[in-house]
Order: sequence, then structure tokens, then C-alpha cells
Amino acid sequence: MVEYLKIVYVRGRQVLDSRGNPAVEAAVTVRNCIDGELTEGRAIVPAGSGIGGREAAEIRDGGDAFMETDVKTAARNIEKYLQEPLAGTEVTDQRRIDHILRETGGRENKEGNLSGSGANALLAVSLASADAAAKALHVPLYRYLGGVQGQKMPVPMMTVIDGGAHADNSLDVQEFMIVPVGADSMAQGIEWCCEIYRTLKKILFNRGLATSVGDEGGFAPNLSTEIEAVNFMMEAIHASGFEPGRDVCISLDVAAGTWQERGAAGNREGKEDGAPWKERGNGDYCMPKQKRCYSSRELIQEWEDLVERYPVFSLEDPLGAQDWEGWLELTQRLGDRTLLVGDDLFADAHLADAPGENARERLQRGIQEGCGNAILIQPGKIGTLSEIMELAQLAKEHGYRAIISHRRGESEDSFIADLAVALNTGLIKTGAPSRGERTAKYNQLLRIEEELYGQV
Ligand code: 2PG
Ligand code: MG
Repeated sequence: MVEYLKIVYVRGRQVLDSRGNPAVEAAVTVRNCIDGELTEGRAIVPAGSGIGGREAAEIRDGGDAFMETDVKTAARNIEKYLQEPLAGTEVTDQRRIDHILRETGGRENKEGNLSGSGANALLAVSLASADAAAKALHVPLYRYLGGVQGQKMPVPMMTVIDGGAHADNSLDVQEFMIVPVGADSMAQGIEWCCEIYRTLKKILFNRGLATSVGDEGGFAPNLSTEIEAVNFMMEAIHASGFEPGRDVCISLDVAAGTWQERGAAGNREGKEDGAPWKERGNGDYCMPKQKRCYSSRELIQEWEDLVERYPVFSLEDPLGAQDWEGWLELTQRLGDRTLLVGDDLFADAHLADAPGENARERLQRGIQEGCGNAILIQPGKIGTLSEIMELAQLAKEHGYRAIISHRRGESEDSFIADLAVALNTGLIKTGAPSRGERTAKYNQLLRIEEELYGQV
């Protein structure tokens, strides 16, 4: 391969995510072999809820109780372990870079640092390399990543109410979203959603409910049921002058795996018994806040009723990641009417009972067994950029929709906006139209749309 843009430095630093938690930023500097010019690319890898170590190995201990020193160590390790193997590599050879990252990161070393738990550091370098390449070539990132083909603006799946692990309110469903399916453009879709978001705020305020926001910028009122939340959304859609189903649909990220976690309180009578999930062992889903429990079968029925009553565009993780049987039944019953999105279902690498399984293998299993019809792609849960692209391709080849997604803990880095356009996934999930780390993605999408299609 002709060497044109060589990597000269690879650095890491600890920066902040949107919750004040530490995150890893990587900086990759390349030298143009023709004129000697130096260009730096950067990327910050965000973090999620990190349910009990089920997520692909970040340098954290999962969840909020992060180990500060470990994030710092991960950042330092970028230079310590990756500078040497990457120096001199052609930065446009992304596959080679990612191969080197996997080889180096997967190797045991005495400190045990980059092995396994350095996934966020590796991804940061992988994305920063692409950013450096695009900048050095003076092409927009989406075009560098997607070439001539990357031109489809995604429909935003915009969060308007937060619950579950993302907010300290009474709701157990993690995200309530609106999807402007009838909009003619990305810009119009964002405008519609913002109008509905503002209307919802007024409605909640007028009922004396809280309008403060959760981790992803959605409102976080205390409501007695999830249906109440859905009804407020429907009211806001109507009051903003849109027709539910035709103009705007509803999506939920249930994150039902969090209803099965060890220690999830509640029993079938609705009383808190504190019995840990594993000891109960009956396959039930227990809403940790509202203390209502469902069997897999009962929960499937709930989702069917919901889809019958409301214009549901998608249900993400409506069942737990180990409930393959339930997923099969749900897909048979609802798969032709709504998107059934696997997030934890497919990205739950390092499951205690399936060590070493990665997102690709889990998606392959889903495809073979007929579970779900869409995958949520959160870069932090997958691996390097090449692996993310391969996963999106695998989904596409088998008729699964792919949704590019943000994380709960985010940053101002808008890489996923460019990635969604480059991969033509047609869908992006990146929170509410509030909080700078969420609007950074929407604003970048607006710029890209203007560049591709002119002002709309
Ligand atoms: C999800 C994501 C993003 P987290 O579950 O889809 O909303 O949340 O970053 O907490 O995994
Ligand atoms: Mg999810």
C-alpha cells in the first residue's frame, strides 16, 4: 500500500463525560508524506450504564462506581503500549490499525492493563485514527467513512422521557422516544421532535410534574405507570399538530435486562421481598421501582397490547438478553408490525454464562434463531471501527435494521452522527434535544444534511 499519511504520535488523556465521570480521549497525529504537514485526529469514548460487567470490558468496574485510576491508566496506556506498534502505519489503512489494536490490546501483559479491560482505550484510538485521516485528507468524516455511498440521513429516535437507570424517577422503562417517520428531511424531523418536546414540557409543568431532565435529556417526572408516560407523549404529539402513526411514532428502550438483575426487589404480589434474582430463578421480570413482576409470557402479552393500542415504531430490549425463547415468540408475534431491537441482547459480550461471546456471534445466533429484527449499535459496546462496520453489514445482509446509538454518559464528540450517515443505517438514537452532548450530534447531522442536500 502506498504510504501517504503515516501515524507519528498516539496519545491518550482522561477527560470528562456528561455525568462528570472520567472518559478516555485519544489523539492520533499523522504526517503527510508529501508535504510533511501534521494533522491531529481525536475521539472520546463514552460510557454507558455498564450493567454488572456484562458490557464489553471497559476500564471501569461497571456502572457509576468507576475506578478513577483505571480510566487514567487506560489513557496513559495508549501511549505506553500503542505508540510503538502504530507508529509509521498508514492511517487510511483502518483495518490494519484495528488489527494492531486488537493484537496489542488482547495480549496479556504484566500489569494486565490493556488486556480485555482496555476496550474503551482501543476504540478511542480506532476512531481518532479515522478522524485524523479525514482531517488530513480534507474530507468530511461521513464521506471519509462512507465514500460515495454514505448519503442517507438517519431518522432521529429522540428521547423525550427518561426512566430506568437513566433517571431517579418512578419509571422503569429506560427511554421513551418519538420518531418523526413522516418528516421529509432530517431537519424537519428534528424540528417536529423539538416542538413536541417543548409541548410535553408545558403539559407536564401544567400538571405540576417535574420538568427536570435525566441523563439523556428526557424529562424525568414521577408517574404511576409507563402507560401514563406514553399517554403524555401522545397528548404532546396531538397538541403540537401532528398525527400519531402517520407523522410521528413512539419507541421505547425497555432495557428489560435491568428488571432481572440480581437484587431486583419485588415479588409477584408487588411487595418488596429483596430476594435476589438468581435465588428466585423463576425467569420473572421485576420492575425495580414499581415492584410489578411479569413472567416472560406476561411481558410479551403486555408488549402486544401496547403495539395494538399505540403507534409503536420500535421496542428495544423488551426482554432480557438471556431470554432467547421469549425473543423468538415475541418476534413471531410482533416482528412484522414493529422493530424489535436487540441492544443488550446482541452486545452483551462477556456474559457470565457465555464467556468470550461477542456481538457478532450473538447477532448471528439471533439471525439463525429468528430473534429480533434490528440491532442497536453503540460503538463502545462493540470493539474497533472495523468491527462496528462489519456488524452493521452483517445486520444489513440479513434484513436487520441497524440503529447507531449514543451512550448514557456522552461527550461533545459527534462521531456517531457521521457514522450513521456513512453507514446508511437510516436511524440514529442520540437522546433529547437538550444537553450539549446530545445536541452536538443533532447539530452535526444538520450540517451534514445541508452539505449533502442544501438548505432545507
Ligand atoms: C441504551 C443506552 C443508550 P447505556 O441502553 O440504549 O441510551 O444506554 O448507555 O446506559 O447503555
Ligand atoms: Mg438500550
